Amino acid sequence: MERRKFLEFSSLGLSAITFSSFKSSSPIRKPIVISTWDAGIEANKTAWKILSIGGSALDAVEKGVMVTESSQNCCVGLGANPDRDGFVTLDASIMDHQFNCGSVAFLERIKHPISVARRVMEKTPHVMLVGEGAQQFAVAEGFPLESDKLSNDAKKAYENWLKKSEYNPIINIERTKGNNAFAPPKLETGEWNHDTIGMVAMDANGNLSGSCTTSGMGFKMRGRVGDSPIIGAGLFVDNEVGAATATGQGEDVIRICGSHLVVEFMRQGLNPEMACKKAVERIIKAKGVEKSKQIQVGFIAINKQGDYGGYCIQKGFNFAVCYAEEKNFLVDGKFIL
Ligand code: SD4
Repeated sequence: MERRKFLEFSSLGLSAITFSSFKSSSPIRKPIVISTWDAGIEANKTAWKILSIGGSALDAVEKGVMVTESSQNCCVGLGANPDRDGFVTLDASIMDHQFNCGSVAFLERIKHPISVARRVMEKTPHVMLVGEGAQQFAVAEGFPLESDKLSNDAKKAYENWLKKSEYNPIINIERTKGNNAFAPPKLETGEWNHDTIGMVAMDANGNLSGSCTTSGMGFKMRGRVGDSPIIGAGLFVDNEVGAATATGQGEDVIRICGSHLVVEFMRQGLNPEMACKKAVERIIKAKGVEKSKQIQVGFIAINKQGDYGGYCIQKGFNFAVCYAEEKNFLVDGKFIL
């Protein structure tokens, strides 16, 4: 209710009763954290530990995705597939509730790119550091320089890829386990991998933050950078409106400034799911239906009410939602094609 009207009611002695009856029927759902893909369940658990005791959304989204960066069962972090020259190169970004943001791209041999991104945000006057310079900064900040040896899974996948060495970078489209021509299977288990986690959260104070971290596309060209470290593409937070993050074919997310677009759609009044849908439609419109069938892009978003939603190009994308210890569950993303 507007302040002026509230004062009018107050002067009539009606403030307490009348004001509460004018309050929105759905209370704000907070804290809340959501993240891309099924690896998000584990990441959300750690984020929730922070949010549930009154911690900040910023700490939650950093510590949450660090779980995935450390995981051996996921293509995020140093265990991931390398580029076509055999090196793992990582991208990450983070953004808080005051438009502060930091990112790193083409970063090698550092286990937690998300934490380096946070240091870029907090300790430099810059937003983005890349490659050798990002690594130098990380080492100067005390991050250990890890070995450049590939994980066992990545080594096998790379050796397999080298047999043909076809340059046809492909994004994971987890359509149905076992019959996806596009995604490289994890060799030993036959399961599909996700090479990105994006996470957005609102803390008990109602502040929003987001993070996104990835190994990018397996067997990509050396130096290729996707959407994940690009503020506005892979991640965007506006504390007055909402927060969004993306996964999938980064080039197409960059083309439409995807996460920023989702937030702008929410600003226009769309709920998170519809805002994500409109952004996916924008990609399909730009790319055409046939070419869009060859790729996957998924967006997820939350707004200031704690509403959440996601949408993707085609079936197979899911995201993890958590707003209580016993409420941490996967949601299948609705799809267009
Ligand atoms: C990229 N968006 O580098 C990332 C990849 C991704 O699931 O999300 N994979 O383009």
